[in-house]
Amino acid sequence: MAVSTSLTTEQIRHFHQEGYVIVPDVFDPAELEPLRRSLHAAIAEKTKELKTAGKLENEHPELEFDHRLAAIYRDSKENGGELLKHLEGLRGGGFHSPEMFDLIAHPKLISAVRGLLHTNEVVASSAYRIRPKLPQIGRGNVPWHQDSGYFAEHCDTEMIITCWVPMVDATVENGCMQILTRTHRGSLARHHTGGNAGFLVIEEEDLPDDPRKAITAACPRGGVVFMTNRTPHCSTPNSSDHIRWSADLRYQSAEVPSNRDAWPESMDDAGKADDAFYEKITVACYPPEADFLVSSEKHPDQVTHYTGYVERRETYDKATADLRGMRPWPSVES
Ligand SMILES: O=C(O)CCC(=O)C(=O)O
Repeated sequence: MAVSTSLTTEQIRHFHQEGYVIVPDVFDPAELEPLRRSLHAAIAEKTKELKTAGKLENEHPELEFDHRLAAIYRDSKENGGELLKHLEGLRGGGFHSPEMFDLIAHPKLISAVRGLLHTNEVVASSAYRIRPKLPQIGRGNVPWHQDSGYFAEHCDTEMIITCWVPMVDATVENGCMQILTRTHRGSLARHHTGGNAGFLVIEEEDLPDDPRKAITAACPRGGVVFMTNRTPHCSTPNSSDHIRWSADLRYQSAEVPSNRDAWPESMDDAGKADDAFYEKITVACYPPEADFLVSSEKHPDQVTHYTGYVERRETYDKATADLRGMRPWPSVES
């Protein structure tokens, strides 16, 4: 079956050879505006809540999307931290809105992903993250890792694509990513738990190459950095005066193990589902968060739309609240 993609043969070759490709013009930057606005609205709503609860004095309504959260954090780490948690949200992919779903299922993004996966049958994951990296604050600095370090071991040799979508121009100054190229075909490096801000980390001696050889993955707004799940990457401090907003999204072929067909037959009030559900989700590369079909020529009727996506995310969020890390990495202290 012919795969329809917007990428050139050279871009696809580069991705598979180098472990990444930066495509600077996947979107018209204006196409990211709805998501920026919906995130800004979420900040406004949450600050209002905090103000009503008497926790926050200044909502900084005069500040734009790229500055407001940083000013709230500067006033109070506690309020800023609460907002960051709300937007990053580790469970169920955190923040969601129709605009978020529109990005995940955006025809231009899916078209590129189809070319990299060589298939029209594409599954997206709820394990996506929104990252507002605040200026001069270390919390958003992500240490060296491969995304597979977070996934189940049986998927180490599968292809899962991360699409890193900056919502502002991502530069060295505001803390874009660094990538170690041509190292994604080797085995998974040893990771440790307990890196900066609780992230997994590959210690320097465990990296597959000298980190000084890493490339800087600067990317304009409208562009996307595509990486494999075994591409080592990290991100550096934001020394600019504005927030480096980005979203990272994950996709795989429908043939790669997923939990898209798993659904609880029953669930009690505490969110404990039936045993068959937990058995079924263990085949997935990241069992705790719901996968869903976003592109299909074979089964267009099974493609998930916004309401189905929200329902799947929320159900998984409840039923898998006790599931934690996929593998027993040692801790940095050990
Ligand atoms: O956005 C960042 O700073 C890091 C992103 C990342 O590590 C990822 O998408 O896996």
